[in-house]
Amino acid sequence: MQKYLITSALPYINGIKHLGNLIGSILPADIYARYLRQRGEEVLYICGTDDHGAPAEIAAHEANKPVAEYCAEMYATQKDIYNRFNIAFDYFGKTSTQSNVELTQEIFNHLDKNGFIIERTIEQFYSVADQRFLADRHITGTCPKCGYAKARGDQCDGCGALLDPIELQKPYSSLNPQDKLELRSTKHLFLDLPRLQDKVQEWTTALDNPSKVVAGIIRKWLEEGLEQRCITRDLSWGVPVPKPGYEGKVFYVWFDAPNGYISITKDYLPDSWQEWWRPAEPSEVHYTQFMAKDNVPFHAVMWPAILLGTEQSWKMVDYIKGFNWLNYAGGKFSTSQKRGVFTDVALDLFPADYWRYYLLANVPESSDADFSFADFANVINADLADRLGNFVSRVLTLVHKYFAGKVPSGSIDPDLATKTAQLCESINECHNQLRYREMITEMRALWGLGNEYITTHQPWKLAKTDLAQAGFVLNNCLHLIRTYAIVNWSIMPETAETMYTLVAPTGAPNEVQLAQAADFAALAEGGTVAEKVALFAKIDLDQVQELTERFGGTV
Ligand code: B3M
Ligand code: ZN
Repeated sequence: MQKYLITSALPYINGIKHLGNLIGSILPADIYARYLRQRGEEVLYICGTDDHGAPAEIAAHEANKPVAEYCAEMYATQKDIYNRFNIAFDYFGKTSTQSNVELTQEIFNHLDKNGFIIERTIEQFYSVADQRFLADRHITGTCPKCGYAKARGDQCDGCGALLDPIELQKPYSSLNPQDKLELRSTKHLFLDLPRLQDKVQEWTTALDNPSKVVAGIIRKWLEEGLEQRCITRDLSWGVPVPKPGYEGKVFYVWFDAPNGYISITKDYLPDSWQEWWRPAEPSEVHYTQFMAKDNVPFHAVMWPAILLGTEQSWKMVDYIKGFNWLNYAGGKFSTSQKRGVFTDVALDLFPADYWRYYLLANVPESSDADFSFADFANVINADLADRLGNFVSRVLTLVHKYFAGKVPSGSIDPDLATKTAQLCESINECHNQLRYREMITEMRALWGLGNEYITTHQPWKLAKTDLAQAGFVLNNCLHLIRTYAIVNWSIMPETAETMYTLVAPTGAPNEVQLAQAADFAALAEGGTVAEKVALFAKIDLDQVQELTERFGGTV
């Protein structure tokens, strides 16, 4: 049986992530993992913090803590937040581990032995005051490609181009902008990407990737031609470079971070990690990666080049799901400028399921999307409170009023059953193909079906003239609640579990796969049905106003 390996981009350790980070990788990966587990598949969902590099050093410096201590604390904080969002990782590890050091050094040694590592002397910015070479991240300046004034030395946030700090116009030290910078010579190691281009080209041709976001990025990179890329840095925090003459240097964070997917699996499954990363046949494992678009070049070109260059048989990614940006009130969410809503604060405001649903409904899938509290309230009120919650509470109230809270006898309404099965099948297909916007449309239609059914048949009127017929309608409605719980589970697990137990005395929503969710004979007649509960609370205009002002957005 084929197994499913899932990874979502490893969040940087340098702070609490915002909602855009969550919907741009971890949340959809979790929904996919849940969906597959519900389908009965063997799944491994791996993630963890990306601990190395200058961003970690800078954040630790600002927090006035030794970097290892800062990372340990922030790891616990991030892990707890994902836990509260009900992200069901199989394992959430980190890259600052002995196993990642060993693996990264081993990968490097293979690349070196195979002739893909080049030594070059380069000119690098040196801080006279600090008496040290500055890593790319420590340099800010104007992007030579798009003119963005705050481009980082390694990558431009304006246009996404990967940069070399000496290409920047008007460069200055981000640690201390007044510092005098000098260009001095120093030795570094480069990955010989031009010599790996053919291997990458051949591999990408076989990659099953219809997503426009990802395919476009890969094509652009390969057409422009790969350039030699520096993989060492003058930092103390990172994976040491195992080569004489490079004492005091570490690998560039992007050289060790993706290896983290493998080393984190090793930490979790010391005896069986090879089944996932070194399967006898690549087809034994189907590997899907989730990430935001700025991470695509590293996953679709750079890391494959590294793995292919080792000339060992690593499991390569089969499908890359890339996301656009979720914007905040017309601008960017920004960790450094603390702009937007952050994951810890979000959980203090509303339950995890509200966020999980809203973010998915507003996923930046084929284009960027915008977050606002007004839109959030609209979606929660219209979809969850009015469409879904209201149906459930109406049905439960009527069953208590006319049938003493017991499942009335009834048979399957063939028309309703067929329509429900069709929508479940279509939602199943959307999960399978990672098409989220469409999935939400189908879920709304599925919930709409119940409302339409109850409005058309009016069981409260029927109860007065034909109680058996009212029972028939409500029996079908109770089955729909069960279906909703099963279909909602991967997206809103807590609500789904509550919803399921309202109508079914045994079992759980995740024990039934979507293909079997439309079963209108699942509930025993006479079974007890719970009293109505308020599944969702509406968000009013005052609250929208208050939150908008508090978080500095616009309505
Ligand atoms: N930490 C960037 C990010 O969080 C980076 C991803 C690493 S994936 C191996 O967007
Ligand atoms: Zn730029």
